[in-house]
Formats: sequence, structure tokens, C-alpha cells
Amino acid sequence: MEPITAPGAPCIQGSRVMATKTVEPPTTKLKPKTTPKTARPPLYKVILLNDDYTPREFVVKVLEAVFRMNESQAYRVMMTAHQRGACVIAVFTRDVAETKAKEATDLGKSKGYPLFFTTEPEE
Ligand code: TYC
Repeated sequence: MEPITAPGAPCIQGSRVMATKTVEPPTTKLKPKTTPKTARPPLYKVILLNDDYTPREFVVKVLEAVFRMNESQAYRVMMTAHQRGACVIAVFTRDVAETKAKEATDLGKSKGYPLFFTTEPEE
């Protein structure tokens, strides 16, 4: 036999005092699947291509000026492109990647060098 208690009063069973259980309505609602508002924009790589004519020191200077690298970072990137043919410099949004690639390529062009930076979407 269940003991009869007033609503909200503790339920006494033998020597134990137990809290009365209140059944709450569920508080979670099913949400429809939506695209998060904060979806990140697609990213683009800027790639430095090797050539046989641009002086190494000039490539380093361009990397420092346009991509804000320090001298040792710029030297390593330049040497990677020199030895392997190309080197990924960094990733940016499409606009920034294209602007920086053009700015850096134009610096070479202004000195008559074939220095070339290109962009491609990141997988
Ligand atoms: N290969 C060039 C030279 O020997 C230097 C160089 C390095 C040019 C990297 C472009 O992306 C480059 N003078």
C-alpha cells in the first residue's frame, strides 16, 4: 500500500525521506536542420612559382613585403619554390588571395622579372 501524502510533501517510506517527483513537460524542441549562420568562406592558396631569372634576394623581399614574413620564413619559402618548382605560401579568402598574388607578381613585373604568384582553391 502507498502512503497517502499531501501534494508536494516529502514521501516517507519506512525510515527514508524521499523527495516527491514532479514530472516536467519536455523543454527541448526539435529544430529543423539549417545551415549555420557562421559558415566559413572558402579559402584559396597563394602559390609561388619558380623561374630561372628572378634574383633570390628579390623573391625574399617580395615575400616579406606582401606576405608579412620575416627574413628566415621568406628565405625558406623561396628555397622550397626554387628546389621543388612551387611553394604554397598561405591561405586567404578568395579576394585577399587574388589581390596579394597580383600585388606580388606586379612587383616582379615592375623590375622586369617573370616572378609569378598564382591562387587555387583549397580542397
Ligand atoms: N630560381 C631563381 C634563381 O635561381 C630564384 C627564385 C626562387 C625565383 C623562387 C622564383 O619563386 C622563385 N635566381
